[in-house]
Amino acid sequence: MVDKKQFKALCKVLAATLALVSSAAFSMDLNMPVGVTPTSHEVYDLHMYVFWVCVGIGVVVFSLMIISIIWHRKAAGHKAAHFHDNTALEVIWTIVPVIILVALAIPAAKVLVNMTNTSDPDMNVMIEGYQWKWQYNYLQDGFSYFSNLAADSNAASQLGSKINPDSVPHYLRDVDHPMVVPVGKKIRLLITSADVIHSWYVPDFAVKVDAIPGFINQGWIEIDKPGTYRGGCTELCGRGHAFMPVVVVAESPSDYAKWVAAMKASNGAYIDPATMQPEHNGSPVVYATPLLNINAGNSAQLEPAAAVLPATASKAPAATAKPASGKPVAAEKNLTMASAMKLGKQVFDSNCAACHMADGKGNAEIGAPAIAGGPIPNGPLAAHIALVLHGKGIMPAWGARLSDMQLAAVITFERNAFGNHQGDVVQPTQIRAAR
Ligand code: HEC
Ligand SMILES: [Cu+2]
Repeated sequence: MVDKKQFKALCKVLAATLALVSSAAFSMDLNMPVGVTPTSHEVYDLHMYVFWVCVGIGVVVFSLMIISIIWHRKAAGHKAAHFHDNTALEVIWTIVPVIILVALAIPAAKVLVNMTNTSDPDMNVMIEGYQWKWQYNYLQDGFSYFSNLAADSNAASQLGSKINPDSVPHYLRDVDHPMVVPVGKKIRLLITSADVIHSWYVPDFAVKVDAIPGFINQGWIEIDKPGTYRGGCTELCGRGHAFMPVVVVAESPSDYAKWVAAMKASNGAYIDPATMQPEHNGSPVVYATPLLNINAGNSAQLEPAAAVLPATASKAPAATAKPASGKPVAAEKNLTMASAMKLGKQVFDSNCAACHMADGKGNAEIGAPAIAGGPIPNGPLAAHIALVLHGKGIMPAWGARLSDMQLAAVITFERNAFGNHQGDVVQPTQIRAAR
């Protein structure tokens, strides 16, 4: 028999356990993140509400069980009641759960409706999943770029790299070119895929939207705090699934406007928003990957990207070539060896190095041949262009993914880097002709 003293001791143990569990849940980040968007706040509040309803039900059920087991045992002389068809009891145990379920369903439905309400956005960003990277298309501003796994994570993740992943900051959670957005603006996300099903997920936004080829799914965010938010692909999409993180940098609207202006003026290069903060003296650092225009392959759209090239390129005579469409091309620039090699290295590092490796030695593991001394980069130009445009086996077809300018540059780069010395400079017009 449990006496009063024992009962008190039991209560103390229970209280201590509860306190421990709840403090662990709330202080050790075991609970879900509160997040930084209206959706994430609503989801968090709903989660806590449902949690406390469950706690209430748990307390009632377990109290009854404990009381019955301890004080109403058969061994303590108690006899079970024998009755049938207690209408009052049956009505109560039907109505009470119904009330609880309705009380859960109404707020849950509200959150779902708000979550999918993408109307009246201040801006739109189209997000496209690729094996294995993300592409961010700033529809209103007419630029877009790829966001690849950061180079240090990529290097450490290679088989036998001997780099300790713990030494890499944000290992597998960092990218070369984060998505940049303003805080306090409703941003509609249009999410799709270029190949297999991916899923774009940032826990702090409470946004997880499947990226499905041929469909455009929607989500929205309105971030309330500047910061860097990390997530990743959450739909198993193949070998590189774990290697396509999502990083979003949220900035004040004025900083964001500066970044957009810098991106537009950079004519194709990525501007790292971190380098535009005052401590960098306002001199934007131009980063690796050149931008891919939204209509990849639509050469008329792509020509302005030519201005990305350094001053040497702009000295070259502005060609007045006309694309097949007959539309005049605004000042198309020819590539010089120097400008092609510079742009080509950027394109290579962010698109090709994942398989062919940064040193051009290839990766036998996945059957990607060496570019250094390879037969195609050191053979006839037409075959080289055709292979890069159309792909082969697991070598992707780059024709739809890179612009004429980027393809001309990367092919020139492959023919003249890593010890290759073909000496030819491929021009965007040659790529266009070969498409
Ligand atoms: C997903 C991995 C992958 C990526 C990314 C990739 N390649 Fe490849 N590449 C391959 C594979 C595999 C082959 C061998 C194809 C075959 O012959 O079956 C190849 C072959 C080549 C060859 C022929 C080499 C030779 O001499 O045989 C060239 C040139 C080439 N790729 C250029 C590129 C360029 C340019 C890019 C970036 C724009 C790129 N590759 C990105 C996997 C890749
Ligand atoms: Cu994916």
